[in-house]
Amino acid sequence: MNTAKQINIMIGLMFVGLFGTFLYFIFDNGFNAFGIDFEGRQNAASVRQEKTNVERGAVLFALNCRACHGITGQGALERAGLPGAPLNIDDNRPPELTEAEVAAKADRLNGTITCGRVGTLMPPWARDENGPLNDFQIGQLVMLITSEFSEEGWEFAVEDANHADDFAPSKHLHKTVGENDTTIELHDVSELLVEDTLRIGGDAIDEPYEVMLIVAIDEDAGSVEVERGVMGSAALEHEDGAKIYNGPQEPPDTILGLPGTTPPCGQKNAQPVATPGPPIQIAGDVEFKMGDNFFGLDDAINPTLEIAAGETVNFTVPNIGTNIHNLRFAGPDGEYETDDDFVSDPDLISGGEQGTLEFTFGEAATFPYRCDFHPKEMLGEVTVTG
Ligand code: HEC
Ligand SMILES: [Cu+2]
Repeated sequence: MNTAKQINIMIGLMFVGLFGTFLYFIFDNGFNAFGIDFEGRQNAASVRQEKTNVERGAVLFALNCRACHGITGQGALERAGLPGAPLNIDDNRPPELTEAEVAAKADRLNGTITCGRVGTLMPPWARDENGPLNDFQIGQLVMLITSEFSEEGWEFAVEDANHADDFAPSKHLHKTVGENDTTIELHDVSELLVEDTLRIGGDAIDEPYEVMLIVAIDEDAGSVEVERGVMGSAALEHEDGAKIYNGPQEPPDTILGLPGTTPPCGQKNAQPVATPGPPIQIAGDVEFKMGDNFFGLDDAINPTLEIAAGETVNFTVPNIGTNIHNLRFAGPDGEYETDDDFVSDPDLISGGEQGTLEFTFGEAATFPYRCDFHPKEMLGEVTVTG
């Protein structure tokens, strides 16, 4: 063998070695280019770990949080009257959020779960604050909300809630129920008590459901008399054979940060809800700020607004706080969640974002406005003058 040949072989072997190292590197770290997406060993392991944490977070959520945040984690968006903020929303996770934004969001939500939020029903959960959860569990709940696998996690939370709410043996409707029926046939009424609630629907994350309150039980007929659409749900039609679940619990009524107490984690005491001053006449372009948790027009908090009939008002509603807010006018019928409501676009505005609302009303009337997420703190009245 001559030297030139030997050198060639050596160079060849060197390339084989380098290429092998390169392949191993890809195997270990993954590769994503030229349209090829290969999940490396390390990535696969961390993906698996993140999914597991999200799933654990979902179980913790179903157990501890759904009384206020709903089975789907969508709060008032799931059922009017649920006091918890919507957590299962695109605004809380990728791709809507960049990696840096996820980190900032996770930090803030971690603080909220750890310490609770003064002046709201949100209690502190951390052991350090006399709550039941350790830091790791709180981290898993935050991952459920902010992970790229969040949506799978929320579906898992719904399954878990359904499982927990299932009757054993399970109960089903024995006859189709129209929107106005108040007698519900279910074959087997054992275990049920007057004042219990039932949930029908909501097996899957995007399926609406109704909560009914049992007012009487007829054991011989295998039926119950119910009040329809309670706890902020709406009466719906339900098919024969639909599954019936134990209904949700009424959220507890504990308010934190009352005057004279020391709120956790250095939070300020709750402020009393502002009493509105004299009416403020508005027209044209109006900036109506939303903060935590109040509406602000210049220096006035939750002001009484006055608008001339036929006048168009173009509201800009910037969210200068960190909580989710929106603006809803009840409209001339004075009732919320009806066809004549005026609602901001979008109807869910995260901290730092802003919405708009165009308002024209022809006749004299007086009706209230509110934020759907803070209806007890962010509220006021508008008078349309003829
Ligand atoms: C007793 C009712 C109640 C329970 C139970 C509850 N929450 Fe809350 N939570 C609230 C309320 C009310 C708010 C809204 C505070 C606000 O809007 O200022 C809130 C807000 C939050 C926020 C802040 C959301 C945001 O975008 O700012 C997070 C995160 C949260 N809750 C997570 C949880 C988790 C996780 C659990 C279960 C371990 C839980 N909550 C249990 C009532 C509750
Ligand atoms: Cu609000």
